Amino acid sequence: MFNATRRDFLRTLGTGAAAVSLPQLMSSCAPSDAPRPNILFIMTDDHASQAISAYGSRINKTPHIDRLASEGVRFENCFATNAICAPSRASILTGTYSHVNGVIDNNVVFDGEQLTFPKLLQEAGYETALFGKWHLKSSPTGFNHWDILPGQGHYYNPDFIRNGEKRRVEGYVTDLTTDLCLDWLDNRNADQPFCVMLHHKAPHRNWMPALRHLHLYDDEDIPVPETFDDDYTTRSDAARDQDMSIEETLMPANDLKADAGTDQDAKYWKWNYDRMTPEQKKAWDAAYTSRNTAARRAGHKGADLKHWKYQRYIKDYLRCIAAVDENIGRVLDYLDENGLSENTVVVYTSDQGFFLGEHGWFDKRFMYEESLRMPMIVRYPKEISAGRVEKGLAANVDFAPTFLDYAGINAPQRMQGRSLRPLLKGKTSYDWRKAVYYHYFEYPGPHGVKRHYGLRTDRYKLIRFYHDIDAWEMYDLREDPNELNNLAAVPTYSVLFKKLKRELKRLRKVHGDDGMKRFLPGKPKKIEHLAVGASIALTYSYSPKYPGSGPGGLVDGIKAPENVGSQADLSLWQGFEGVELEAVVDLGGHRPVKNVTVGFLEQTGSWIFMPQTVEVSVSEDGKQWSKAEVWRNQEKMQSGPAVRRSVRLQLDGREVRFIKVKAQSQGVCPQWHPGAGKVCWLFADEIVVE
Ligand code: SGN
Ligand code: CA
Repeated sequence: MFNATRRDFLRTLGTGAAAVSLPQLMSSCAPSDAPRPNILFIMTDDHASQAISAYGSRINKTPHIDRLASEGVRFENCFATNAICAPSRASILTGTYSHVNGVIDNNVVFDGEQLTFPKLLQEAGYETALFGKWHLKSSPTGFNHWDILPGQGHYYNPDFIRNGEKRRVEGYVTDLTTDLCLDWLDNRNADQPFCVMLHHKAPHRNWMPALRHLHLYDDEDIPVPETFDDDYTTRSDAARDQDMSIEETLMPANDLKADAGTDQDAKYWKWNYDRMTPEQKKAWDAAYTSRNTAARRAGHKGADLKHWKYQRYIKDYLRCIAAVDENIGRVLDYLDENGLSENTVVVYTSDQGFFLGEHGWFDKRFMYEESLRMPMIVRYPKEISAGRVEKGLAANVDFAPTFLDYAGINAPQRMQGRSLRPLLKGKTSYDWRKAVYYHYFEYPGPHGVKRHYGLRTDRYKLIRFYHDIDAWEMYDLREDPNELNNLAAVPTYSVLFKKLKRELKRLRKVHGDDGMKRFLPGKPKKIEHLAVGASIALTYSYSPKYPGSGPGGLVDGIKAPENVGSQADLSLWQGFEGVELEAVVDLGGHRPVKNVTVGFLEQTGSWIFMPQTVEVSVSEDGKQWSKAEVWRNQEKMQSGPAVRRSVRLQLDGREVRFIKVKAQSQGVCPQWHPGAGKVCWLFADEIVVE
């Protein structure tokens, strides 16, 4: 608190004191203060600490990341609060938990109006820039300059979007992202401190290494982790029900670069492989073709096949990291050569951890150690002593307050994390947190990891899986670092179990996350109306892939939920692929009709859009129709969250027997959409007649 006056003062600088130069003010008003540090925030995607030699990797060497660790502080216990990409990034930017910033999973569009640390730094006079993976779907806000990959991006010859404009750049993504960052540093305004976010796509799935690394590890057998053949004996069903196993889930072509399994697999692989130039393809094929021939000959089966898959997966993963590490070396050299190393806070982290064969898995999401732990290394020679390991419990929500602290800005009330600066200085503050709270939401979703929340102390972990399961797990990490022995139901641990449960309840309250219902998709509801059970005829058929509850599904009195969640359960809807919905409902007799309401789903990420128009006509005999009412969509097609929208058309209460509903599809996806020009979908559920 004793710093508040100076901080408040600095904060006002950004907004009002433009006429006076910053160094002048700093020297006249705060003589003891050095210029504010630059911030270089390097983040990779899915880089597990088990694959960093500074963290004791048994499988690879990362000399440049190790250099950073030996010159700075390495956090042993830094955790993601929701171990998946977009949520972790949103927590980092805003200093808040998923349930506060809204990005509970990878489907939600980040609301860029929120307070973020780049915005506050920018206001306070920093020049801010962002390069590489973004994945938050809305356009970045708070940056003087940005150049990002659309979505997940490509490894080879990726598209980049620079301040809104897309172009294709030839080369390998990790090198290119670094080039862009170094170029920007070279041309920045040197009068201002900078904050640059260098966010690599690598080593995200589908793990495509740079050509120069294709033969790394060629003659080695990478050791498997201790828990490679975990049988989940003591665990809840969540571990058994996942879909992220080395054995079953990895796709032969796209992930393993061998012969395609399904059509989907072949399509994914083509999408990645076809980005390459003929020369790149040549070098690529030279590396994989003979390996694949050998594998075909060997005809691996059973445990042998699982081992082969692991080797293919882990080697490509580690090869991707080799390029990351080299490029970090380039950036550190650049700082040295330009006299920037002393006064720049350099951070290396990853959005969350990853399973490298532990428990037989890849991917993340679970609150188990490998995916929960973020590598986190900070170097700032001016203030941080070299080569220290910090054991305090840190979390991704702490990053924003930490950066702000270095810039002399008070973290806004809304931010739930705390500045790590005291820990970085080696001063464990007496009231530091004793547990980190965690909450994972993306279920149903890719990889089938069930919803769960929990806490992790320096020694114990408590997890509760919920939604379509209700199960507890508890681990003693000191006795059981591999989390093989679930203690939740062990009688001798019941006192501890109760204590941790109480603590978890308290943490949920403290963090304002005691209303998880808010993020649960609703359940279908039974409703009464005039058309329930009526006969219905469709002019154009629904897609057999999305029949809803069958032919009569639009008038069966079962309504898909109002709250669809961030990604609707599509099995509850009837899907129309590129055709109109045209339905004639026969009420079986004359009834006075006051209104007709049709429910539509809008989920733009799945190419599902609201109709252009909805029209209702009525008839007494099914031959002579009178057009009763038309609704026109006034909104332009834009990306947004998944929502259920109802279109209600007022009728005059006249007695009719037949009702015709026509909803005209948008036809094709708009220009800005990844599916631009391709057919879009219409999803409807109940036609409610009242
Ligand atoms: C893709 C991957 C998944 C991964 C998610 C989320 N499949 O869907 O394996 O979990 O991204 O990753 S892929 O076949 O398309 O590669 S995240 O980093 O964005 O959270
Ligand atoms: Ca990730």
